[in-house]
Amino acid sequence: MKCLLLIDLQSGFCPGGNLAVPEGDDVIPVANRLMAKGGYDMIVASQDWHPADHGSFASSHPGRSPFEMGELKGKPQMLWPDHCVEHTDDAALHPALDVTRIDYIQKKGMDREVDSYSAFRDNDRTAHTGLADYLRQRGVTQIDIGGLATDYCVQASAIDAVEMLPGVRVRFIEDLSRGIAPETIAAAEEAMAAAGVTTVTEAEILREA
Ligand code: VGL
Ligand code: ZN
Repeated sequence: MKCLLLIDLQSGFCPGGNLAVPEGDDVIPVANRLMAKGGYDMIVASQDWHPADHGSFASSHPGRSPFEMGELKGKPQMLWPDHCVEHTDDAALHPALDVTRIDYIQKKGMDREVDSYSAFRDNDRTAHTGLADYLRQRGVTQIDIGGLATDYCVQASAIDAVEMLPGVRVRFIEDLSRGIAPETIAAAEEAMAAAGVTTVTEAEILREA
């Protein structure tokens, strides 16, 4: 059972969005091709979905600015611009994404007290989203992951997939992903590799399919 896991392919992370990832929208056609021709048995998308007063927003911390380190519940937290606020256009899946092929959408980031980069659990690793159980119940053997942003939500989701679904092969789809900054992208690729995540490209997947 091969699963394609698309991370946060939302307007908010694409050019014009509130937390735009450089070239973020370049991955939308890649996602559409992989959904159509990648040979997957199941397609899951995650969606960052925050209350308007989320604690990861710099606007929730008087005097603080986006992209500064702050604190949330006593732990270091990157402070973000307001983004992906529930039910807004910024939180919507990208309009060019072929959503008809998605089997299941996993929302995350609803608890204002803790951020959730991973599609599987909160950053403090206590509250699970239910996605690991969902995939385990369906007998998943392989998860190919890509999306936005490589250095935050893709990295966290790929490493959690390895940790929470033992025995499942986890691959990072390089050209289905874009990140926020070069240094953190390089660190994320190293961390994923160290966790046992292999790297693959769209062309390789289409050839296997
Ligand atoms: C993300 C920062 C804050 C992501 C989400 O999707 O990578 N990054 N919220
Ligand atoms: Zn977020």
